[in-house]
Amino acid sequence: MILHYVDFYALIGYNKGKIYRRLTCCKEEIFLGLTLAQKIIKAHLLSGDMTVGTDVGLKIDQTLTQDATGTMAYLEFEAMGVPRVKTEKSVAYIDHNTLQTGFENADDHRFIQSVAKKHGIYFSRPGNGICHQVHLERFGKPGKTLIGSDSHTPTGGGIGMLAMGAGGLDVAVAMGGGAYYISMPKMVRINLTGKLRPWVSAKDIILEVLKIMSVKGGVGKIIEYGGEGVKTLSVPERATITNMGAELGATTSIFPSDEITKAFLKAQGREEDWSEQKSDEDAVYDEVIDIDLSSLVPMAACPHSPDNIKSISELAGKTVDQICIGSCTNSSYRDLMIVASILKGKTIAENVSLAIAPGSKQVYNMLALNGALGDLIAAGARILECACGPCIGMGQSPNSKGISLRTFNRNFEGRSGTADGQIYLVSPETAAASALAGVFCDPTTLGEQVEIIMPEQFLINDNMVAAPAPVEEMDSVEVLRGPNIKPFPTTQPLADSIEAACALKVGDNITTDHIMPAGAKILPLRSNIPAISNHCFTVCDKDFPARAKELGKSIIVGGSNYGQGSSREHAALAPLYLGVKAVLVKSFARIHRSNLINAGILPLTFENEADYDAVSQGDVLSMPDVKEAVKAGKDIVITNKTTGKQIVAKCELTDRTKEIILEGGLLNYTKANS
Ligand code: MIC
Ligand code: SF4
Repeated sequence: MILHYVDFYALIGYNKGKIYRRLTCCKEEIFLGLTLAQKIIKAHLLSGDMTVGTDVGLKIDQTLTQDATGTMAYLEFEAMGVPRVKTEKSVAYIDHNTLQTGFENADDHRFIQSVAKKHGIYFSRPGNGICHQVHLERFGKPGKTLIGSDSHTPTGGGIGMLAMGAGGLDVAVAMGGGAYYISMPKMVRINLTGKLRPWVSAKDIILEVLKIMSVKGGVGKIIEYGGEGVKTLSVPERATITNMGAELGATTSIFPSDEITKAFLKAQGREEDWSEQKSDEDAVYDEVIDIDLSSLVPMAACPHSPDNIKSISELAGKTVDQICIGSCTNSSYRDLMIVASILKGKTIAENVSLAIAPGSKQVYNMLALNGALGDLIAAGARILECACGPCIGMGQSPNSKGISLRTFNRNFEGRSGTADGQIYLVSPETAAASALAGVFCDPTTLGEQVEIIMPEQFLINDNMVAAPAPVEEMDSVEVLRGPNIKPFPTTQPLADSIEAACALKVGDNITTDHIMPAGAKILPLRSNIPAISNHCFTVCDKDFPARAKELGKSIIVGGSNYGQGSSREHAALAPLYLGVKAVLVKSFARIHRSNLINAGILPLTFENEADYDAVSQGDVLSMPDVKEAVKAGKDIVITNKTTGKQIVAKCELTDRTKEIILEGGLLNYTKANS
């Protein structure tokens, strides 16, 4: 026995479309086995008692950053004054801002390279690949904790790591040896039985999970995969599933580390990094979902949400304009080999543009050596560098109203760089079959599937990972700063009272791509908050930045699942710079809420969701004595001065997050407490 629960405990399950509940005990103390995630949390627990919904502070073994969030994270790390990272391994990747149409991105790369060298961080050079793919191949270790300044860090769950996406400031704190705090999640078990049919892919498994749970169904939960079906999935397939668990809003997703994991790590020359990781036999989950793999069919997430699922057979015959294969979800050796096997000896349809970005130099190099790259090129693929590329709008934007099938994980409106682009998320199998057909094509119609055997030995060459300077040399490393790199914006302690206009009112499921759009034009401004803030919310309302600046201080009102998607703290820092003091919504996505708190912006939720209708854009909202209410943990009473109506808002903070808000953000709090 390991955990200790009192009160009653309910199991809620989903089986063949039906939800069932089962009471496991009543008003009695019972002792339960631990889930795998609970075991890793327990082994890394620095504070808290693992009661669901309360803060737990975790020791973090590894961190990763990428370049679009990395510059800010390292500026924050520098501001903390810690000379050398205190983690077991920290790696800085260059994979997002790789299109260099001006000096900005290249300057950021040099800054990150030099700051990494100085402070004990490994540096994965541009061209080495997408952070999550490379980290899985070369650095991840089962049973360890990893946080990354990128929401798809849960990819590491594919080898049994507790890997979570976080804001840059949280990663900076973890690099400095500080704890990473999460609200203790509920545990969901996804029980896999059976085996995928030929041409049905791991991508179809996660699309099925998204269909069942929706983009907000995972908030406050960790998703653990188990059951006999797990043994039929290779590590890259598992990683596709944990990667896209980010789209559920889950804290993370995790697979056990077993013999298959061991074989993968051995083939990476890292057998010694393997350890078995599994849940206890009698672990109890808050929710259980059963999926029979043999019942799945190829699917697509239709515009503009990853949970808008249809089967490919429903879409078959619809013309497509573009196919993009790659991203941290589906760019492994296994994925691209299956694509090459489909395209070999054929030519893509005349109406289709096919772009392929291998996930890592390892994958790219292996395809080059075994001839598969030649098959892709001969079929007409446009080979892109190993990077995020089209996934983040760094090139390859589709034509107007273009239908683009992508093996990626997000299809939010406008993210591709074409405002009316129609993005469908599909498996590599569906993408390749459709590239040949020029229309949506169900890959199960392709005939016999070629079996892709996982290599016994991957091509190992870490020559594009630069080691940090040895301790005795670190002081002499000069940090190179380009002119576009501006300091972290200053934050203020919480004011006694707030009176400000609602500068913007938005609806449900607002993504960070709405709040702080990305793409080739805006991403180079990631290290310059004053400049990037001019693009804040322009997807929803192009006048927002000017209006917010004119107002001086303001409040944003939104619906449910506000801030879903990426971990970019710019979606909090730009509003902060524009004077946003509070965000009042029906509910928040996890990472964005933390980023708001870290930036010192008050995260408020309507006590009564119907009050959403009681605020209009332009209304003046008054919160007298807000500081006292926050201190006392009381509800915040807001008077809408324009209508006279009173609204009650919740500000659910733990002792620690309360202090952070009162101090005016995590950086101030960390300085004050160190
Ligand atoms: C994304 O996929 O949205 C990104 C770009 O990788 C982001 C990080 C960022 O905005 O820099 C994420 O997933 O966190
Ligand atoms: Fe890069 Fe796309 Fe993955 Fe984000 S989701 S890390 S942009 S490949």
